[in-house]
Amino acid sequence: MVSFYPVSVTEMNFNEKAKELVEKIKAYKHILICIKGSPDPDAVAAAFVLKVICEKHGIKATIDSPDPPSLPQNVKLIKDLHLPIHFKPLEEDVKKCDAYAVVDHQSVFVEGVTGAIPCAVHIDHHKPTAENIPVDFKIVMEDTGSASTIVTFLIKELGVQFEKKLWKRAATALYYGIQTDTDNFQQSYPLDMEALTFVTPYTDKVLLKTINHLPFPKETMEFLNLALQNQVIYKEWLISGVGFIDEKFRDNIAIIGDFLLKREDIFAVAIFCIVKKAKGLTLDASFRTSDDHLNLNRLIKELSKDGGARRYKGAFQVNLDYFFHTPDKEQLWEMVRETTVEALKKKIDEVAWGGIGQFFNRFKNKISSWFR
Ligand SMILES: [Mn+2]
Repeated sequence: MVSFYPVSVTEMNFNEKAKELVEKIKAYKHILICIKGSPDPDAVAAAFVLKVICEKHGIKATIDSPDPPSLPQNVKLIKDLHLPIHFKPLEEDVKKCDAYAVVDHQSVFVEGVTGAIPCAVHIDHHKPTAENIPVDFKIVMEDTGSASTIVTFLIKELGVQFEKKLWKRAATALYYGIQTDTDNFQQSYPLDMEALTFVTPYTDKVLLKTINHLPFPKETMEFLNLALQNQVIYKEWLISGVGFIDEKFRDNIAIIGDFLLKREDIFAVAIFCIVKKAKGLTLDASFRTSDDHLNLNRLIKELSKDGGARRYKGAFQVNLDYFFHTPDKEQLWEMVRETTVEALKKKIDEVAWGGIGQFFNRFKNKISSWFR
C-alpha cells in the first residue's frame, strides 16, 4: 500500500548546521533580523532565539517587523514575554547593521535591505522559492511544521547556556510557535514533536493557558458573519470576500479560514479582504485546505508572485496603494471581489483538469481506498 502521508525524510545533521551557523554569523557585527509579513508566534519565536544565539556569540542583533501583531493572543505573547521586536519599517535599521537574516518566510528578498547589506541567515519551513540572492547560511526544511522547530534543534546542538528566566521566555515562545503553526499539533511532523518535548518542561504554563483561552474578539465574529453572508461555493471550495479590514484585524481572515474549513462538504477555503493601512491598501487572501495533495503553493504563485503556501495553508497579497484615494470604495471592493472570485474559479478549474496536479492525486487516493 502506498503511504500518502509525507513522513519525515530529511537527514539533517543539526550538529554540523549549528556549527556552520555560528561560523557564518561571526563574520558580522550587527545582524538585522527581518520579520516579513505578519509577526505570528512562529516568526517571533524563531527571530527571538536567533537573536539570543547571535548575542551569545558576541554579535549584536535587532529584530524589526514592519507590521504590528494583529491577534490579541499574539499581542499578549510579545508583551508578556518582553520579546524585543521593533515594529517599524525594515529599511530604517539597515545603516547600523552589516548583514540581515530572514526567518519563517520563503523569500529572503527584503525591500530596502537586499542589495544594501548581505543576507547572513535564512531559516524557513515553507516550500523554497527560486531566487538568486546569495545567503551565507541557509536551512530550509519542508518536513518541519514550524521555523521554531528548526531553531530549537539548533540551540539544542549548540548547547547555548541560557540564564533561567531567558530560557523560560524562549521555551514558551517556541512552544507557542510550534503549536500555532501545526494547528494545535494536529499537523505536526515527528521533528516538531521532538522539539516540543525538548522545550515543554521549561515553558510558562500559566501564560500558555491564558493565551490559549482568550475568547474570539467581537470583530472576529463580525468578520465571520460577513464571510458566511458572502460565501461562494465552487467545486468543493468555499470562497468569500469580507470587504475592507483595518490593518490591526488583518489576521482574522486566517482564523475565519480555519473555522470554515470544518464544514463537511468542502476541502479548501479562500478568504480575502482589502487591508486598510495608514497610507495604503492591499488585497490579502488566506487559504486553508484539508487535502495535502493540493498544490496550494503553485496555485497561489500563479495568482500572485507575492505569496505562497506550505502544507494546508497559504496566503497572498496584492498591492493596491494606487487606489488609496478612490472616491468610490464600494465600487473598488466590488471590482476586487469579482476579479478575485473569477481568478480563483479559473485556477480551481485548472486544478480539476490536472493542470496543477492535485485532482489526479485525490482521485488516485479515492481509488486506492476502494481496494484496501
Ligand atoms: Mn512558520
